[in-house]
Amino acid sequence: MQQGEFNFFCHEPNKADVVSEVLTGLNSNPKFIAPKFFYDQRGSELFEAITELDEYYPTRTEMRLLGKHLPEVAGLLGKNLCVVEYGSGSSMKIRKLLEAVSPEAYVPIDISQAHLVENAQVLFRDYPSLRIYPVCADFSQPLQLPAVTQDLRKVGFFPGSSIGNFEPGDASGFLGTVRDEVGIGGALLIGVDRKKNVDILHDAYNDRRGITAAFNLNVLSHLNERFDATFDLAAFSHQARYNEQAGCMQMFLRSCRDQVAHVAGSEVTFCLDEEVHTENSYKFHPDEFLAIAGDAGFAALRMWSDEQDWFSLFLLEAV
Ligand code: AVI
Repeated sequence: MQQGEFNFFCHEPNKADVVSEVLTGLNSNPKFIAPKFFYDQRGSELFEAITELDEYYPTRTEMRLLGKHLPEVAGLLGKNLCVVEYGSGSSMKIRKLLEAVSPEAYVPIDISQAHLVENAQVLFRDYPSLRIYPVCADFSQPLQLPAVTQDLRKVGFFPGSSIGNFEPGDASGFLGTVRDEVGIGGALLIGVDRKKNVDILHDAYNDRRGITAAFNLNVLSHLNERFDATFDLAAFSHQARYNEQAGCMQMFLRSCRDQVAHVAGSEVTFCLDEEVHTENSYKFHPDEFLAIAGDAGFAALRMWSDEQDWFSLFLLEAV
C-alpha cells in the first residue's frame, strides 16, 4: 500500500483584522455579524445537530444524491486527483467522495484550526495511504494550495449549499477564486439548495427543538469568548424568515430590550426590537446558479436533482 502523508499549513487571519471586521458589522446600520462567526467548536456541533433534524432537508437530500451519483462523478473525473474541500464540515460527505474518487491527495480548508486538524487526523487514521494537507484559512479569500499538489488535477468540493451564504456578487467572486485555485481543467462538485415552497424553508430554519435558535444565539457566545464581549444571550431572540424579493432565508437576532454590550473594549448599543442580521441563505433556480458559475469561468458537466427538485448537485469544469 502507498504511504500517505500529513502536513498542516496555516494562513490564519490576523486577530486585529478579525476584530475590526466584527466591529464594522456591529457599527453598521442595520447591524450584522458575518455567518462565518457561527462556527466555533459549539457552533460546529450545533450545525451538525441541525443537519440531523427532520425539518432540515438539505443534508439528507444531498447525501442521497451523493450516494446515487458519485460513481458517475468518479467516472467523469478520472484519476490523479486532489480533492480540495472548502470548509471541512461534514466528514460523512467527504468520506463518500474520497471512497468514490480515490484521490491521491486531500486538502481541507477551514478557518477553525482545532476542528480542521482534529477532523483531518481522524481521516488520516482511517485512510493512511492518502496524502492530507489541511490548510487553516478563510476559504473565501484567495490562497495558494500546497505546492506538493501541483501535478494533480484539482477537484473542489463545496457541499451543503454553503454557496447560498454568500451575497450574489460575492458568490461569483468566490467561485472565481475557486476556479483560479483548481485551474483550467479542474472541477468543482457543489451542492445547491433550490427555491421551493416557503413553508418548507420556514420550518427548516425554525425547527421545533430550537436547535437553529441555539445555533444562531451561539454566535454571541463565540464573540463573548473570542473578543471579550459581554452579550447577554437571554436578551436576544432568534428570528428566521424568507425574503421573497431577495430569494433567501434570513436569520436575525432581535434585541429583547434596550441594552449595551461591549466587544473588544468598544461599546455597542441596541434598541428594543432592533435586529442584528446574522445570515442569508440564498435558494437558487438551476439557471440562476449556472449564470453565477458561468460568470466565474465554470461550465456545467452534469446536474443531478432529487425527485422533488429541492436540492441539486452540480459537477462543473473550469474553462
Ligand atoms: C451552512 N449553511 C449552508 C447553512 C444554511 O442552511 O444556510 C447554515 C444554517 N443556518 C441555519 N441552519 C443552517
